[in-house]
Amino acid sequence: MRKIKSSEITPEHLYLSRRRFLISAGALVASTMLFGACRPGSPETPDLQPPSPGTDELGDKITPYKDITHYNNFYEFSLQKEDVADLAKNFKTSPWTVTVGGLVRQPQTFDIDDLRRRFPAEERIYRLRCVEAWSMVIPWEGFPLAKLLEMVEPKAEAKYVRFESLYDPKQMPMRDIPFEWPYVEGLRLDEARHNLTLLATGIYGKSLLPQNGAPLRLVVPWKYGYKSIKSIVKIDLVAEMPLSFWVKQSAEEYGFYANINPEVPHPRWSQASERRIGEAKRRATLLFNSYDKEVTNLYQGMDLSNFF
Ligand SMILES: Nc1nc2c(c(=O)[nH]1)N[C@H]1C(S)=C(S)[C@@H](COP(=O)(O)O)O[C@H]1N2
Ligand SMILES: [Mo]
Repeated sequence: MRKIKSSEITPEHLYLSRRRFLISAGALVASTMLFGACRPGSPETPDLQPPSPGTDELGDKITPYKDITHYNNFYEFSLQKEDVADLAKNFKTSPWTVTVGGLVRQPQTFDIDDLRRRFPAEERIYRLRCVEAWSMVIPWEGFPLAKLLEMVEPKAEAKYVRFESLYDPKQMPMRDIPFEWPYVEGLRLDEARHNLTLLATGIYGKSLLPQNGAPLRLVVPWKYGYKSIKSIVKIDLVAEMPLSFWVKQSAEEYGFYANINPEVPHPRWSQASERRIGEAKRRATLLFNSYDKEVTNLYQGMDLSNFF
């Protein structure tokens, strides 16, 4: 496999400047049509009101629905965040099953509708911090992953959880890029069982749209966004640390733990601050995305200064 150049992956300013180039090169009409098709108020993106009180527990404003649904990392569809919504709009999310197996006593394949009936959705307002140093505040709906794990009864040998996204080249146009699909992620079992770890089914009180990982995606708010794997079809309990998608592409740049830490820079940029979508000024990045009280005990005795 050709190792993909890091410039093809990140940082986003390269794409932004490429977009500007395309526009100045004469693609203005096409891009105007694209933005026209997804302006707020169009049927695809209703101008939804954020749930009250409109902020997270730190008082940070909930990000507008239009931004959450039109600025997306979902590489199976595109490297261009602004294009994912359109390219994914016909993605088929029903029927959908999730197979849970590996080192468990009760392996099972769940139908997504059955899962949603079994585990009524609760609302969780979480900050999402991408490794590229932008962030949002998202009102998710979903249920704790712990509930699903409990049902399948992990065996004593299970130490990690491995997640796999759907990869369907017929529906997902990224087949020319030599990534090793499918997208895979993993958590240590205690991280997976943590109460903050969510399987999300909705945003802003509506079912997830394809671009956000419909019909079921993981959300781990104290870790960089790439851990929050989308459109999950398979979950396995395993004994060894899973090899996740980004570690496979570039192990020097992306780690398994990916805990948010302002003091551990990415090799190509600082993680000390971030751009909150919708804000002009950068803001300081907080250790564990400010979920430190809840999660520090998971990492007792580990060296946080080299924390990949
Ligand atoms: N299957 C899959 N899951 C994925 C990704 C992806 O490309 N493919 N991107 C990740 C990254 S880098 C981020 S920041 C978040 C973005 O989630 P959002 O588009 O819902 O904000 O999804 C994560 N989950
Ligand atoms: Mo990301």
